[in-house]
Amino acid sequence: MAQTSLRAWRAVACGVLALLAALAAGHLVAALINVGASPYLAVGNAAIDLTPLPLKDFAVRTFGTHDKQVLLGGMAVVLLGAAALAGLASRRSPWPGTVVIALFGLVGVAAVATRPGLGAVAVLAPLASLVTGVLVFRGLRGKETVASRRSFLIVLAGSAVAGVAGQLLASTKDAGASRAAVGPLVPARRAPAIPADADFAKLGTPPFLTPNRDFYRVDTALTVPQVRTEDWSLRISGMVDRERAYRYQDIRGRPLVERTITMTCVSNEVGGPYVSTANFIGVDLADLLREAGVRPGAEQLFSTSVDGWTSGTPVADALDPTRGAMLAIGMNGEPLPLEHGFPARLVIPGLYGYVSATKWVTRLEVTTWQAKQAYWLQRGWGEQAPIKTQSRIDTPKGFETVPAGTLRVAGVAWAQHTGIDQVEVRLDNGPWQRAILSREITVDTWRMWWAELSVTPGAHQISCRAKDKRGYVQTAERAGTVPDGATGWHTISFVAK
Ligand SMILES: Nc1nc2c(c(=O)[nH]1)N[C@H]1C(S)=C(S)[C@@H](COP(=O)(O)O)O[C@H]1N2
Ligand SMILES: [Mo]
Repeated sequence: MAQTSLRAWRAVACGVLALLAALAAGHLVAALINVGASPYLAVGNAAIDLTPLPLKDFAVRTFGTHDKQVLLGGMAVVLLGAAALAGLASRRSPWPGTVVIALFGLVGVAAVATRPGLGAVAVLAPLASLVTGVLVFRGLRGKETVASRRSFLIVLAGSAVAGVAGQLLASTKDAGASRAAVGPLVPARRAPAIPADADFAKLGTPPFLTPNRDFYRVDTALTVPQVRTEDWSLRISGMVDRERAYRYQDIRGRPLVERTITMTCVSNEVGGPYVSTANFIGVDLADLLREAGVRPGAEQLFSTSVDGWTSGTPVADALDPTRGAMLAIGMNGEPLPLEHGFPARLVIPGLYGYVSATKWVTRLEVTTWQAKQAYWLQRGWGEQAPIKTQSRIDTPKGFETVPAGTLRVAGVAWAQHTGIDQVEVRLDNGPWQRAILSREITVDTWRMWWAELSVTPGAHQISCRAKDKRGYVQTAERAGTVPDGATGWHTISFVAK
């Protein structure tokens, strides 16, 4: 029998090229339908949704906002490795490689088919990948033939062209132009200007208002959803007297309010960076809900993003006039940045982001806790998640070396919707000493603090703790972020010389 046995590099090339061709074809078809249907991204998104909680928490902690690049890079390595092995497995017969490539294609189909918000046509993209992958592999590695170097190059060039074309096509659906066309958002009621004594930036605290580019970002989206204002709508349904739907201009045309709000992520560890403050511009969420007419018995406001992510907020908090829950369209004087939810998101003071701050929001359903479980609730996080009173030392940094003598310590504290009453600092195991607080802007925003300590040469520790306006003093007891936010004192070690 005239069985061909391939040289190793040729076998590898057959597998890898079939993979590249498959991904490029899928990407091109996805660009025509919905970029989210690109098999590579859909598999990545599915991986994020299926990742067990401790691993996800680890990824956010270790890689921070780069967690997504790490995931995509890791997937690329695994896929290339598997494609090379698929090729090698087919040195004697084309079948093993064909089966592996077809299985990969099926994984892509499954990932897209089960992805919320993509629709049925979206499976055409992974199907294109599957068919292309199998055909190209069989074209390169036939039963008794192996393709020439020339056909390797043709496949490589074809994949590059398809991939780039897909990318170009996808970028024409980019929401950047739509955002640029929004123009200035002028609130009818501006948030009061932030006075100079609201932060101690000169002493080492962050600025009171976080510039948009520095505002922390946490979400499950592998690629930033691209939603143009003309395509956006918000539907309010469920336990309401009348369903309502709003277009972007309906929201934009209303009198806009502006509120200064400090947002915090439940994944923020003690001393962590996931807390930021901005002037949000938008409308009162309670007004929209009242127009729909919330029925008695409603408990949960279940919000859905265009990317399928969901969040559950107590209806009482969304309606509470003292809380000031918003449907926001602007942030620090600009339309929302794409990564922060353009064209519209929810912002609800005092609640961790995962139960309140849906970005790219498109649906609000008034319901009960029994009826629906939001994304993170299904994954082990708490149903109710008010932000816990916390404080953080920003200066000095942990493990810094400082001159002995008088040491200035500075940081931030927050207890949204309650307000910070005092912050204390302690050197080693000495007595607690009161810090000087910056001016309070509202109870929904952070406050900065500073204090002076006298330090002798040697190794030391400083801790801080806040007391809020309900009289609660931050507990020393350390709790992790799961299920409803970390507790404990922020302590840093440093050396004085
Ligand atoms: N669509 C969508 N909205 C989302 C999330 C998400 O994963 N997807 N994450 C939430 C979480 S956990 C937080 S803390 C805030 C963070 O908002 P930011 O990225 O603008 O800081 O957004 C919330 N809204
Ligand atoms: Mo979060």
